[in-house]
Amino acid sequence: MEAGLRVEIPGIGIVHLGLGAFFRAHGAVYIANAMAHSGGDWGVIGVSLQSATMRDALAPQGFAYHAVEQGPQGETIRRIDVVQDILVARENPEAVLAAMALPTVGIVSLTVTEKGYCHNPATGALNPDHPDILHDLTHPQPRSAPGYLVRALQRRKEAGLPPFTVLCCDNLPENGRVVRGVVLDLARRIDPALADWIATEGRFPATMVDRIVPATKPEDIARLKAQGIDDNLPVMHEPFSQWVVEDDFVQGQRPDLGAVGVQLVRDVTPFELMKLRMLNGTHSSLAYLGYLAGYETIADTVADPIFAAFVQKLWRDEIIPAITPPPSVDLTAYAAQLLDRYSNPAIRHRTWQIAMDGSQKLPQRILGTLATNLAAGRDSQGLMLAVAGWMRYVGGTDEKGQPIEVKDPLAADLAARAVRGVRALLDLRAVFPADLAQALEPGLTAAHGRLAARGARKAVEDLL
Ligand code: CS2
Repeated sequence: MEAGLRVEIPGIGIVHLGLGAFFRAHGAVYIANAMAHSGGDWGVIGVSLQSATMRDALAPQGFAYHAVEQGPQGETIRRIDVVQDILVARENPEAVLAAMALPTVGIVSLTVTEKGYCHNPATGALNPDHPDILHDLTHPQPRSAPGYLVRALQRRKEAGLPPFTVLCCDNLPENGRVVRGVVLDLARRIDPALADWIATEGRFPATMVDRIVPATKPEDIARLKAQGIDDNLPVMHEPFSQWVVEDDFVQGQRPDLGAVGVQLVRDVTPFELMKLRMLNGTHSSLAYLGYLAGYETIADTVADPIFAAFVQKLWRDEIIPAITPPPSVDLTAYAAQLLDRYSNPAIRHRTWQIAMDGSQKLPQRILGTLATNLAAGRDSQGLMLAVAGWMRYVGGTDEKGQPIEVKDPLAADLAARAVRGVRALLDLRAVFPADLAQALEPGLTAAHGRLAARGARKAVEDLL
């Protein structure tokens, strides 16, 4: 067996691809709770696809870490020890595939961010021209998350093992269906019989995940140290947490999630739409416009009464009317709770962090609502202004003339298009379908002009 994989450790039931702060503060906590409550061998092997940072930080502490709940009234600290090992895929792809092919592994969960699925954000389909996908088609040692899923499932099929359940925990609409589509498409290009086997035997439950987890800052580590807790990489999170999971696992095998507050449902779609459009949609709106207005965090942004009124207007007039609530959920109460969560001063969630990867986020967060509203003849001035804010942001210069560090897989293309203006950005088919682009153009051109002339804060105020 390859170095880096401790196969002898009993109790490995889950391999998690893309082990970052979010999963450590969300899924891992539920799994720890489920094992404490009902037992089960659901230890986790975490995988970092690229960087060795997480492994190097957590290995000296046996992969355990502290999850710090930050409420307005103070912190509660808890040690989480479900992670048994961390592998770095770029260093040792073989170890990762071997872990995913372990007979005890029943679930491969993922938080690889929107761009990690190598799909077209506007359509949800695999992008067959993605360089990592082109690589993975011809190399048994993959680079992409879909490549790892397909090659590991291939090994399991060859070994006569059942497939694992693929549990997508990223903020994508119908995330189970998207990852299933991407995996089947890639598998079919490699071996049609493999694709057929995955299609019949595999399971890809959809999930809605929610917890606000800002990136850990050096001062967080120092604050814990001052309290006698030595942790190279703790995670900070808000008190709120929600996980809605479609109860469809291979051979019914999963931790006892229902016992620890996970909502196991037949149809996650209404929960996903609510969360992506009400939370993530306004998060992105506040991130672009708040950043341009000079605010560092979401809490700082909504502490400005103009932005607080703006986000409430988005919910009331533009987003809530465009969605069907999940069973027995009151969307107005949900919106009020979101504003409380955003206002939590202990959570320093940077607008810059949320602004990242906008090309991958806009379709499911904002553009779907805009399309619904256009079809219904409903006004969407606020969300238009948010998209115009993104267009200004990816131009790479803030309102004081300072450079913005734009992080996005399409950053160079976006910057070039931003120079040419609104139309050039709307022509980006990976983000805007042709008919939507056409319908949005007049409104977006006007909003973009107002942002340039008035600045973000005044342009927001003008709308109220
Ligand atoms: C945020 C999300 O960074 C972002 O884009 O909108 O990470 C958000 O905090 C989570 O989805 C909350 O569940």
